Amino acid sequence: MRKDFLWGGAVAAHQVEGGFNEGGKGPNVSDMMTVGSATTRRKITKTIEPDQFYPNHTAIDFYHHYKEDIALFKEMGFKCFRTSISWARIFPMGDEETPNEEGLKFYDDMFDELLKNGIQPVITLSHFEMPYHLVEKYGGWRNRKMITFFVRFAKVCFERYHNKVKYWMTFNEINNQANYEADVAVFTNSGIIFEEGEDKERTVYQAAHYELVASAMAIKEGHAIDPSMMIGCMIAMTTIYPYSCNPDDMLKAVGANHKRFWYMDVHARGRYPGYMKSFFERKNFNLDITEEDLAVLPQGTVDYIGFSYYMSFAVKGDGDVNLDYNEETDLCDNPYISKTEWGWPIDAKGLRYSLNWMYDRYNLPLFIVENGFGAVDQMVDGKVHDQYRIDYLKAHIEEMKNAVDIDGVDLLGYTVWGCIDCVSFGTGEMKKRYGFIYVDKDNAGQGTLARSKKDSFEWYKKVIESNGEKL
Ligand code: BGP
Repeated sequence: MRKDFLWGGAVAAHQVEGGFNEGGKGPNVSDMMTVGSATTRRKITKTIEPDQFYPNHTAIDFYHHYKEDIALFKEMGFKCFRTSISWARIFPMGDEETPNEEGLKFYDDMFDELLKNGIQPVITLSHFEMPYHLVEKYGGWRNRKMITFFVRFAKVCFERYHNKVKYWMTFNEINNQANYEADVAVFTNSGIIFEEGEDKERTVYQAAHYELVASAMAIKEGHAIDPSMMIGCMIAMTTIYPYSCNPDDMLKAVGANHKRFWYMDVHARGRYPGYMKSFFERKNFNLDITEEDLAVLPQGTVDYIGFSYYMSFAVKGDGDVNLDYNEETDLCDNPYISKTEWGWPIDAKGLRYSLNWMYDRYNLPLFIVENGFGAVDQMVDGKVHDQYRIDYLKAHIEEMKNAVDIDGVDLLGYTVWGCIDCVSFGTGEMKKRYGFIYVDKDNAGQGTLARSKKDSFEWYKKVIESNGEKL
């Protein structure tokens, strides 16, 4: 492993900060979601209902506890800490011209605290935190105007923090709306609430196009402000295996991976791949894609590929010559791997496979910005003994090292998701925990918020100290 390898942890502002209406912040999309569970989706409300519980409103109150939390990250030896800048702290409505100084100051202080402790911030610009006003007034990313609002926000952040932040990402898991039936992912990524009778599929592809243009424009602006900034994308890397070596399964997997990862092709190559152009034509989408849009894409390609890795999937062929893929219906169980309590397949070797796949395809540096194990932790005699989490992380780090040391992949760093317990994005629960640090707060929002170290805390500290040698 390289000497300057960026070991660390990751969270997102909305899942840790709380303080949802403090410091001049406006409500964002995640503030409008109630709690769900492994089997029920979170509910999206259009106004904040007083009788509903919104877990993100208070989260783990990182907004007021960040100094204490950063001290613990330092104790573990973190080299970097990934979080996001909550868009609605900077532009509470999203469409105003002047940013909110109090919001900017909060991130200045937090980044200073990190840097003082030898930890570099790694920042996502849009991690499910679009100002809700943009949903109400403009329909979110279905509207081209969003490009202007996002680029303005990105520019303000780059100008303000370029001396403090080197690594950036534009949109978190931009491809996690490929499954357009999963309203929560579409809503959080693009701020879209579907209208009766609308062609959902077309709407989602249109929104994705505007996001990709906005990302390219932001990267172009960022590089003009400070060329030393490394600005990447962030992809949910859930690689899709063919169920077998049956050529139909093989081809179906090609089609499925195209549909899931074409976003990465545009981010990295600055142009639409042939298979997407033909798909748009076949579907008669008539998307609003202008010559100017196509001209800007290659001017804002990414410097590296950031990605989350939790699981892999499998598909069986169905003889469809178009290789069309529907995430709701086409995936099948992989008999070789087990699943977590939340039904997430566990596949450490898939991480090595994915690293190779992306590096071969783009030849760009990679950054694992999320990987981790969500579980219900029990306190026994005042401590969480989370050997299951250590086992999961160890297996993934081993495969990551194989990809680097044997396969020659250029990897910048590894940040463990939810390094401190936080609100689950998928369910809004607190009981689905990922942290090395336990936070005393339950699903109903009750608890002292006290932080305590789990067994994995000491383990990860040794991993970092030994640069991945001692697992
Ligand atoms: C990714 C998101 C994160 C995060 C993580 C774990 O999809 O980028 O925000 O929460 O997954 O998911 P969950 O919280 O649903 O377990």
